Amino acid sequence: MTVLPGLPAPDRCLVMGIVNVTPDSFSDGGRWLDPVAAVAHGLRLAADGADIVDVGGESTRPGAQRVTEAEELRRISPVISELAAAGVLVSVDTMRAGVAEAALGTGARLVNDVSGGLADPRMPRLVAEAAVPYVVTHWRGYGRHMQERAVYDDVVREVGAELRRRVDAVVAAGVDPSAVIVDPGIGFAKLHGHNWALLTSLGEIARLGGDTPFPVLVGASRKSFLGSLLRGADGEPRPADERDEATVAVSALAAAAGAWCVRVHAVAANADAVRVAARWRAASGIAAPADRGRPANGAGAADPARAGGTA
Ligand code: PMM
Repeated sequence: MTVLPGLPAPDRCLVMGIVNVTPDSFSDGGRWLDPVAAVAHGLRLAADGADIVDVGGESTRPGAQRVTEAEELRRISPVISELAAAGVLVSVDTMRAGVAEAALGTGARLVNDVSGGLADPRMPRLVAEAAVPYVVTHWRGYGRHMQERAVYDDVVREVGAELRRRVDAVVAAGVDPSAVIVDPGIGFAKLHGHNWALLTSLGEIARLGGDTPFPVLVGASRKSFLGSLLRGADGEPRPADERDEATVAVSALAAAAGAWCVRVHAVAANADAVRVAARWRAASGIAAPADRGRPANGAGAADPARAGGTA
């Protein structure tokens, strides 16, 4: 069984609720910039069923400008410490080791690094020393340039190979392989078709872990490929704040395909979706995500097709 230190292991896909303490995130920028509003929002997400609340202070959207480390810390520190003090399991969404270190010091228990350790070479060592779970995301560069890099011959193979190299690098830096969560990086240097190809290949991403498939995190919530799919009669993409139903559909399908966690803005409906998916998997005789690596219904102990495969 994959052991992720300090994280819950229910018999279903986990739900990570998003608190962007930023003025410029694509779907909720500016809404939670005030720390009091951000804490209230995080508590609401936890009450709605978030297993983890992910707090970030720097937008990673295409075209975003970087903020300073001091500003990133100023935004998130009070929010993380209050949420952690209230008993919420908090992850920190940052590419900077200094920010991660401060966040872990104020109560965060998981590091979510959308650069997979590429943006700050000190990050893997810091995570290793802290012995916390680490989300390693596929990434090809900062917001300003990332969509220029969305060039692939075979996106699933190339993202898989690049992710595997990142995992090897963070493990070489001392991170416990059983603390690694992989994320195909939906929307990060990906065109819409790339996102769909990756979402329908989650089993392959999980199987990068070999006999012990990696837990896979999926961050599709409200992203532009959904807006594009749901264009109105006028040809305009569906606005970001009207993509939650489509996000719920992705969560159900991803969870049914064995995703370990979905990162979402609207928690309540997605929490329902992952429960439906868990029941679906159980009725299909497929092991729950938390059961990866254990025998299920007589299947082999680490049967990747059962543990992480697309259903
Ligand atoms: N996407 C965003 C931010 N953080 N973290 C992970 N692990 N995976 C993602 O896909 C991801 C992320 C950008 O979305 P947001 O602006 O809505 O937070």
